[in-house]
Amino acid sequence: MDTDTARSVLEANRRDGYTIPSATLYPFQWNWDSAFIAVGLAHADPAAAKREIRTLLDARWENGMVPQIAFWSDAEGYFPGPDEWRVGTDRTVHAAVETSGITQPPMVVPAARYVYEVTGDEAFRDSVLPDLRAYCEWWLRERSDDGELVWIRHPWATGMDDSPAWVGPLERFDPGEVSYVREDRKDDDLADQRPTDWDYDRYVALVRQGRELDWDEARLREASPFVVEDVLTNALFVRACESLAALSADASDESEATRWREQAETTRRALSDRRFDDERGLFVSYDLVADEPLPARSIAGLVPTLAGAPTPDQFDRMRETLDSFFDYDYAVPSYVGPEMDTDRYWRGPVWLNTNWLVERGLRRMGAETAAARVREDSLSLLEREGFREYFSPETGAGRGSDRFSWSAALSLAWDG
Ligand code: 9YW
Repeated sequence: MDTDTARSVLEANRRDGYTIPSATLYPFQWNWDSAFIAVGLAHADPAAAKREIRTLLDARWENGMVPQIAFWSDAEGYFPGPDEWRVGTDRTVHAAVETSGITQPPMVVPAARYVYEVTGDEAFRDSVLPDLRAYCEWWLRERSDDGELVWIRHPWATGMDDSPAWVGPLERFDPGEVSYVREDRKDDDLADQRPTDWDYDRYVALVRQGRELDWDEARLREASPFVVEDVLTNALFVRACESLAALSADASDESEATRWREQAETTRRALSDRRFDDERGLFVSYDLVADEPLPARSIAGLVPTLAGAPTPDQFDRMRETLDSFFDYDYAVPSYVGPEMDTDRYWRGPVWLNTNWLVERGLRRMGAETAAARVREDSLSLLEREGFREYFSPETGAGRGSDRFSWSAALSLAWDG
């Protein structure tokens, strides 16, 4: 891999203490992007990796939530910006920064552990531990009905916005007349590679509902038409609890270490007992409003391997399903099934961050050959097409934005 170019992409996208995902599409700090970026930077530029995480945690809300976007400085070219979210700066604990009103999968916790394990910097560990703990507490307090599985209330919070898994719940609600101007399709070539207006109308209506209810979690739990237990978020929540346990143990806090180890086990078991679809051979998310599973063949359903969630029998069932995801020139498509669109966003293209999660998940399950295929395909896509946002699983063609930060960062991590 061309590590110099990867580093130069990350340096060009770096702002004051954080890295924007893309100069053409996403000009602020994004939550799980920064986590993947920190993983990539851990070896290449450890000081920047630590700073990336510290800055993200500085945007944490007083209630513990680490937001999806932190608007640290003004920038053109993204909708919805702070005027649309209207969160206000009184909710932040460390810094007065405008943010969005939702979170993203809690990848920042395992990323912080990864950076600590590479650097061994105890001052960094001690600085981030209280924030990571507050974030995990927030998930349990505000986003769990049963103390086992956690839910989200916006497709943007899943990190896989237009996944076909969300069509069912989005179809059931009428967004009404929503007027706004999209910023993500200025380039006409991108229209076929971005979410549709049908999806965007619903994303925006959910943001407007959030601000009308003043981002009050309890009221939104009752009123939101979109409340979903996402299996990718829950798998990363297990990893977050495991990481928090490991960091706490390292800091000689045995009672916290025990507490988070037990929570990881509780959520892992709930995933295995309640969210495995035996017929389809993968984990499926759950719609808490309609009280029904969302049985899509989404790559999200493979990520619980990373949490060690499948039993041996379940993993045997998953092997056939994996074959259907691997039946492409480039693994792993984000979705396989009737609504697959190999060029459009999360409806089929290969993304490097989900490949990273699945590769590590397969290794955890002992499936070394399958894991090696994911790594090799990822590196050959990057070699062929450069640091694109996503790729066609059929032709390998690069899609979405270029010079995309987590693609550059994860190439460094895979190389290191
Ligand atoms: C949005 C920044 C984000 C990613 C998400 C991806 C996309 C759209 O871009 O979200 O407007 O937030 O789906 O995973 O974090 O790269």
